[in-house]
Amino acid sequence: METRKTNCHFCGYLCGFDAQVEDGRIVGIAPDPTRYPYDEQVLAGCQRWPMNLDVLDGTDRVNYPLKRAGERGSGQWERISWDQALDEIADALCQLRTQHNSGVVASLIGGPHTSFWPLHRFMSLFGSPNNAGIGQICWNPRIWSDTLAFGWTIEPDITDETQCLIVWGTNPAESDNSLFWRSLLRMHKAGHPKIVVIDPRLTKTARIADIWVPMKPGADCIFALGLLHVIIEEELYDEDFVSRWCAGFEELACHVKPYDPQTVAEACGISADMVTRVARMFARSPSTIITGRGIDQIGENVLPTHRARTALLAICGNIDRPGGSLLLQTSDFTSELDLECTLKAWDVLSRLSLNAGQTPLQSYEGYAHLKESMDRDGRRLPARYLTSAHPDLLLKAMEGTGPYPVRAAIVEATNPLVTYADTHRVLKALLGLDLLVVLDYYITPTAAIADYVLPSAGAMERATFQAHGGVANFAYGGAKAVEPYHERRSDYEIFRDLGMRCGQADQWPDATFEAACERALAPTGLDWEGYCQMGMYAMPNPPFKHKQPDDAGNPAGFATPSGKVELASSYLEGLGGGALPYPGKGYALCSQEFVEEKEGEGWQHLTLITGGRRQPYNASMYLNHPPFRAQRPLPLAEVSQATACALGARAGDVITLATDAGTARFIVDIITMVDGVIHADYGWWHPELPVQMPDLGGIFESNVNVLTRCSLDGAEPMIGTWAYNDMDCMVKVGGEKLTFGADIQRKASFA
Ligand SMILES: Nc1nc2c(c(=O)[nH]1)N[C@H]1C(S)=C(S)[C@@H](COP(=O)(O)OP(=O)(O)OC[C@H]3O[C@@H](n4cnc5c(=O)[nH]c(N)nc54)[C@H](O)[C@@H]3O)O[C@H]1N2
Ligand SMILES: Nc1nc2c(c(=O)[nH]1)N[C@H]1C(S)=C(S)[C@@H](COP(=O)(O)OP(=O)(O)OC[C@H]3O[C@@H](n4cnc5c(=O)[nH]c(N)nc54)[C@H](O)[C@@H]3O)O[C@H]1N2
Ligand code: SF4
Ligand SMILES: [Mo]
Repeated sequence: METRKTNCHFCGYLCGFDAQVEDGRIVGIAPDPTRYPYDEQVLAGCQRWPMNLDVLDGTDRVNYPLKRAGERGSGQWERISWDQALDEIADALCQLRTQHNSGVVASLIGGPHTSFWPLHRFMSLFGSPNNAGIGQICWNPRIWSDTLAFGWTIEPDITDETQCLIVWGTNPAESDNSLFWRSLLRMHKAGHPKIVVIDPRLTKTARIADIWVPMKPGADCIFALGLLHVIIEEELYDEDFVSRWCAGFEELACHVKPYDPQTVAEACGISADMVTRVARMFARSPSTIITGRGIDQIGENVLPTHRARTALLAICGNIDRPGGSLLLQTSDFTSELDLECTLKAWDVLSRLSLNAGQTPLQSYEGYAHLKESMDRDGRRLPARYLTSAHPDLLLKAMEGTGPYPVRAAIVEATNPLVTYADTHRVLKALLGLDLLVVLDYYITPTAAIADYVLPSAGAMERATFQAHGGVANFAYGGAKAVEPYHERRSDYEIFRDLGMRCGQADQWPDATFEAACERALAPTGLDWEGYCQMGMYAMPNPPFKHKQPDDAGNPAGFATPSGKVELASSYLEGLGGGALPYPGKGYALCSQEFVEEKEGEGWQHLTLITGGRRQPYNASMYLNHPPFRAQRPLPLAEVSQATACALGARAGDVITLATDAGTARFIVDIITMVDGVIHADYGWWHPELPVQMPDLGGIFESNVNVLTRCSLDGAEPMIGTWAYNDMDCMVKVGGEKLTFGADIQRKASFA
């Protein structure tokens, strides 16, 4: 028996574990207190890590390459060798490239489950820019708005000095059982700093707030403009910082004049007094803001809200300052931009980009602009996220109405039939492809309709190197404990082997992921062994970088065109986006005719928000883990007591939600939240049902993305953000009984 250091990977936190290994198999695991991010309370609060052994040995895991034997989705598979699988896939891809062009293949990814750069390196070297995923609705809006305003990304620096922390559209109590949530609890106990939570729901996080702002979905931009109004009217801003380091203050001050507390309060469904109180609380600097999905997924409002956030931080003097927000540093290790190889193939990728002229920021042109100012400081953001193909445009190319056809897709670590918007449309598009390859642990609904399913090695059977896209000088992770069980392989090795077969032989010098990581780490002076022992590479991040002298002895300033924080962005204005934040509309899922027809049948028209995170699940994952299902057997839709009354609903009732795109059913739960809004769970499918056509594991039962869409029409025009919040749907109590499994037999217990 041997003890090896390795990492859990059931969330992006990658806690360190000691694995007891016997004959190449893990027989026990224990938390490793010597490595970041060890915390007793985090581990005590985490239900997932004990399932590591179950998952390694899971009888439902895919252990060998599979090739479709019957019709797509028939559930018939042939076990084939890796050589056969990769030869056939490479042949098909190269043939399609000859027939069409190199953009013929798309890649689809999901949340941060693995290192995606090997896939994107394969795609760049193949010549395809068609990488889709979550860019526009997760992470990118913040990265874009930070870089537009500050020239680089920032992170909150919460210290004893911090006066006020705004927790905006995020619920770390459920989404992030981490040190951050633990430290929020400590701050709450200590009464310092003041915590403001902005959320339509009284979440577990909102319960510990000094002020809970029960925001009407999507009104966040107006609220932020109201805060700016009060702070400027009452002269609470940092005059020194504004005059020395901000560009566009006069325009901003003029722009926010109409957003007085009363006007804002009406738009947000709160009191005028609350607007003033939050503004005064936040103006006591240093203060900071942390944001999440609540404002990353509000369609048209996403960029304006984030722009207003950067202005709030800046005018109160919170940027590049301890206790406020720090500018991050670029990585000492090789940046992901270099690993992904986008720059090598820039010409062909930008020429074939579907986003060109459609989403001017989230595009190769937008990235080129960014790069110009970043290059000044040698900073490098990953291009593959910030140029990622818009799903609406990608689906059009698959449907045959794009500028050229996309006929193949590689799906890695995502389950788009459940987690991408507009399930019916995605299903039809994927079924229409010439080639669909899925890399996963399981036969998910998406894997079920693939031509090939490739078995990925998972936590503890592959190494981890989490570098957050290289936006910070910080990486963590460690070694695998065992060789992958059965014939599973690491994602890196799969894409390397595929690349070698597609004419990329000289572009993959490292035989293993570990070797590639070691090369990436080389500039830091740390070797792979040393990194694995420590579990991280981190450097102190000093404040006041903008004041440091540059080569000519002048203060370095900010890496923006003006060298200052851009409260008004001439670049955005040039793209037709407006230099200042203008609030937009909600994202419509129901046409007027549909609303009228349904209203005639007694349905009600409500605002829809989706996907509020819940432990212990993660998106569409872990629904196959019986202890979790026993704990949370049912997909819920939450409403306030008043909304429930208006609907005639009681907790535990079945409720049907409908939009132009489709219907989904949930179980009613009643919580404290904004009236007139319904919040539906996301990620629901039913691994216990046959995962075959036509039902595909129950994806048409309670899958909220049957209701949603990703159309560019109504999306934020610069980035292309569609919406998973601030949408609309028709609602009626009742509907077919939920049919899945034994779960419905179990009585849900509602507080
Ligand atoms: N309506 C609505 N839709 C949403 C959201 C919402 O809030 N509301 N949230 C959006 C957001 S922010 C995100 S990030 C996405 C998340 O969407 P996804 O990332 O698609 O969600 P998951 O269900 O986590 O899918 C992960 C899949 O990858 C597999 N997997 C896990 N790890 C690995 C690995 O290392 N290698 C391989 N090959 N496979 C692996 C799992 O078995 C699982 O099938 O959903 C988005 N969709
Ligand atoms: N358990 C669990 N943890 C997860 C995940 C998971 O699926 N399950 N997914 C991971 C992923 S991919 C991501 S991106 C992160 C997301 O992490 P978070 O951003 O923290 O996501 P949520 O916990 O859903 O919190 C978002 C909050 O925004 C609120 N909200 C909805 N609409 C609006 C609005 O218009 N305005 C405002 N101000 N708030 C609004 C919702 O009520 C919700 O409470 O979580 C990660 N962690
Ligand atoms: S699931 Fe996340 S928090 Fe829990 S042990 Fe694993 S990495 Fe740590
Ligand atoms: Mo996400």
